[in-house]
Amino acid sequence: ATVAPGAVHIPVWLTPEYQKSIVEECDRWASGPVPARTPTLPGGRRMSVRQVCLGWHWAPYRYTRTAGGVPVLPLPRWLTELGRAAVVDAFGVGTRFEADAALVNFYDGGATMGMHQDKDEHTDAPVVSLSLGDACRFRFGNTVDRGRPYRDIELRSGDLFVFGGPSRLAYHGVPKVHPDTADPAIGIRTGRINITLRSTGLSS
Ligand code: MD5
Ligand code: FE
Repeated sequence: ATVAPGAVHIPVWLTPEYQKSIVEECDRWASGPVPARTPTLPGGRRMSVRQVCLGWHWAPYRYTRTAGGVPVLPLPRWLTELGRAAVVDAFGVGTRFEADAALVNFYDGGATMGMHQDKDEHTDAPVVSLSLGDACRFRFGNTVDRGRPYRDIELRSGDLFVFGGPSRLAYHGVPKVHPDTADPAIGIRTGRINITLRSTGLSS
C-alpha cells in the first residue's frame, strides 16, 4: 500500500523461512569484527538500539569505512539484490537501486528510536526497510519537524517499507516495540530487528 507519495508498505514480504535465516545472519554480524554497539550521539546521548553496519559504518552523523581502524563487514551481494527486488516490488520494474550500506538495528528491552530524518546519504535513492521479530509502532511524519501531522503504522515481522521520492526526508521514528509478538518460528527470542538498505553515494 502507498502510505504517502514515495512511501510504500508491503506487509509479509519475506517468508518465515527467509526471515529466520536473515535473523541468524544479523546475530552473526552483531558479533563480527565491529561488534554491534549503542551509538553515542555528538551531544553525548546514547541511542537505545544496538546497531551493526555493513558496507559503510554509520558514525553519527556520517559514513566511514572503518570503526576504530577496523573495516566493517562488506555488504553481501544477496542483500544488495534483495534491495533491488524491494524497490521493483514497491515502484515497479525498471526501478534501479544499488545499496552499498546496511544499518541493522536491534531493539531489545525498551529500545525506541526518536523522530529523525535520514539525511547522511549523498544520493536521492530510496531507503529500503525490513522488519524482523517483534511488531512495532512506526511513526511516519512530515518533512518539516518532529511533530504532527504524523501517522502511526504497525510494522510486523517480514514487512517491507520503501521510502523514496518526497517521503525520503520525512521525519520518522519507532516509539514502541510490542514485546513477545514475534512468531517463534523465525528464531527471535524477543525484540525487533530492522535492516535498512541505503545508497550512500560515497566511493571509498
Ligand atoms: C526502523 N530505522 O524501523 C527504522 C526504519 C533508521 C531507522 O529509522 O534510521 O535506522 S527506516 C525508516 C525510514 C528511512 C528513511 C525515510 C523514512 C523512514 N521516512 O521518510 O519515513 O528501525
Ligand atoms: Fe531513520
